[in-house]
Amino acid sequence: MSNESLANLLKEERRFAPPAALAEQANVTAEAYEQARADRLGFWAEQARRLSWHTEPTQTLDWSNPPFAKWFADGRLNVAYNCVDRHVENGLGDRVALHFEGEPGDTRSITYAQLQSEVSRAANALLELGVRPGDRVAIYLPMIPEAVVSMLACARIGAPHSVVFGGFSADALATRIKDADARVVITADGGFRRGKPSALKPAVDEALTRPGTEDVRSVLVVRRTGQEDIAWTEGRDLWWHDLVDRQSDRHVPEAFDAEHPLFILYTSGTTGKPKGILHTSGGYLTQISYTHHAVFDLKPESDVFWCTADVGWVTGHSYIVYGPLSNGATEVLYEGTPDTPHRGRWWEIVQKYGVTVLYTAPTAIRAAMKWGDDIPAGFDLSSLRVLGSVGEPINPEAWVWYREHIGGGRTPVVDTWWQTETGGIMISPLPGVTATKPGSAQVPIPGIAATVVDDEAREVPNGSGGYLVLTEPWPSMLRTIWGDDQRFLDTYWSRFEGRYFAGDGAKKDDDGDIWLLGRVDDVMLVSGHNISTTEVESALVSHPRVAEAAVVGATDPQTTQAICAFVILRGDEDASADESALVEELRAHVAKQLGPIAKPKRILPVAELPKTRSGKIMRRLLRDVAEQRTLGDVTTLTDSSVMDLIQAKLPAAPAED
Ligand code: 6R9
Repeated sequence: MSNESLANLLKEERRFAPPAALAEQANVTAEAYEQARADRLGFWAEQARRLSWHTEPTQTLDWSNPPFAKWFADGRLNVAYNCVDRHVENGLGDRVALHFEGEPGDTRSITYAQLQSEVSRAANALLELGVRPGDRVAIYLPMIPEAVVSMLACARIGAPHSVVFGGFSADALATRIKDADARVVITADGGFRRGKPSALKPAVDEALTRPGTEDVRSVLVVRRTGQEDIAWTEGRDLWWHDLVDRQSDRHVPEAFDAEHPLFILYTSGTTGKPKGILHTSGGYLTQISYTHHAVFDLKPESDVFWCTADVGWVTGHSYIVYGPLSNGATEVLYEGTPDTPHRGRWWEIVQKYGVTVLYTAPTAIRAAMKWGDDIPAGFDLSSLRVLGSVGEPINPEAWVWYREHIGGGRTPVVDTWWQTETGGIMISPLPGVTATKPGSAQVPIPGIAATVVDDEAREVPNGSGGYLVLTEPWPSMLRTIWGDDQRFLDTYWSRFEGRYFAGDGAKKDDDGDIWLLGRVDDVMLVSGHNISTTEVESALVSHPRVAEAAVVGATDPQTTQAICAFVILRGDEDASADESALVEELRAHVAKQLGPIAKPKRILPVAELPKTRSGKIMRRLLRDVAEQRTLGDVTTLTDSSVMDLIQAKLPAAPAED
């Protein structure tokens, strides 16, 4: 897309300086960038001292066999000790670690001392089941405290966990159990979702009938919903309350090598079998702890942190479990959906616990915008002081709304770019340093090196676009794809020699700030021009009647691809009355914002968009619809009926010019 179009998007660009009070007391100042620039490895070695090591590392990075990195290789530590015990030893046993809010309204507040007992019991239970260091444990749970406890119990005994998102099917679960060769599965009878119990155990039973899952010896089941008709396999299935509760609450954590595997987390990718992303211990925890401290300016004695992600995806691993707990934070854990039993549920939770730092996804922000300003306005959100966004590019419109209507016009918004593969935040403003720019993730954090390159791997000048690459190894980087080093090399390290290719398109603006433009697979080719789906979506959402938009390129005989947009309208507006007039208005609006080449060929108002539960729009499915093909794999979709609704709208007459 041309530079003018970006300039257009930025026309009304405003910058927001950090609030003076926050800047004065910020955990991290501009000096950190200088320090990291002068001595990158020294900078990370210093951050590693945030952790309590059993054996302090003397080495920082071993890059003798790239891209297989080792960080802090001669250091030894226990990750769970760092997230729990050391805080108790430091006299913080009575501090609340987790404020759990169940969807039906049940609550539990768990202190660090209680968490230590729970994690120790669960660790002893896993040992009784024969789990040894290096054995894999699959975790398939709702958002309940036992999910956090299970992950920490695994970390404590050196058994890598593989958390499988509770919304995934039996098939998806079976594939992941098999690939990791898990020995134990931890699950629940079910969880609460949209006001109803939703069963989990039947999916485990079904998954374990599939070939390749025979090595699962035990299934540990948490009673959450109390559903009665639960199938039981004697000798394999055990209730959590029978096994865990009778264990000793003492367990002495053992030290493991910094490069000991901590977890495998599967990312679906666009094609083929899911990739088991492998993360290890010392480097991962160093970067997660540092980024949580720096990017959210977290003050453990006074902040109440809330990351709304599910523990089943990487944001939950890094910024519900390992970041906040390694820093001794108090945080909220919420089981359910934002609109149960009413659309103000999240804001009610912010008010109830006095949440100070909120970390969520653009999709949730856009849903709140659509539901209307008056809903958050009905709650006291004055405790909030930093807001974060992750998961997708955030359009400037939503960014500004978030700051105004949730942050009361006072809070910095940090747009954080990273991936399952990077383990932790890589590109983001720092709330006490950066003058923020709506829609841009802006700059690599201290100690991280990223840039934008063209097809020939040349760094692009300011004002141009290309591919996002990471140019130096980082502590929380993936170490490989589980069981498939070759795929690790091919996927990430072969496109640009010596550089990590993230798969995202990006652009540097005139100030050198980075704008993420979506997955490269999503970039459209229209009459010889590369057009980013994100930019067209952003232009659509800047129209007052559009709440959310998803844009795809559909094969077109004249123009190679034609831009096809699916839009959700704001509020409860009924489009049917003036649909064709509105569609014309929107097409003209995009043409005006971005230029005639970016004018969508067709625009379809829809009620919902297909999304993964981590909030990412599944453009692949929309492309199938736009090209009138049979739908591809829908197993990772939140709600597959959405696709039926969208397909029911077709065929609609395409616009002519
Ligand atoms: C953390 C997470 C990674 C992909 C990534 C990119 C998109 C994430 C973003 C963003 C623009 C941001 N993404 N954060 N795009 N701005 N702030 O989401 O991990 O599920 O592995 O997804 O998400 O496309 O490559 P994961």
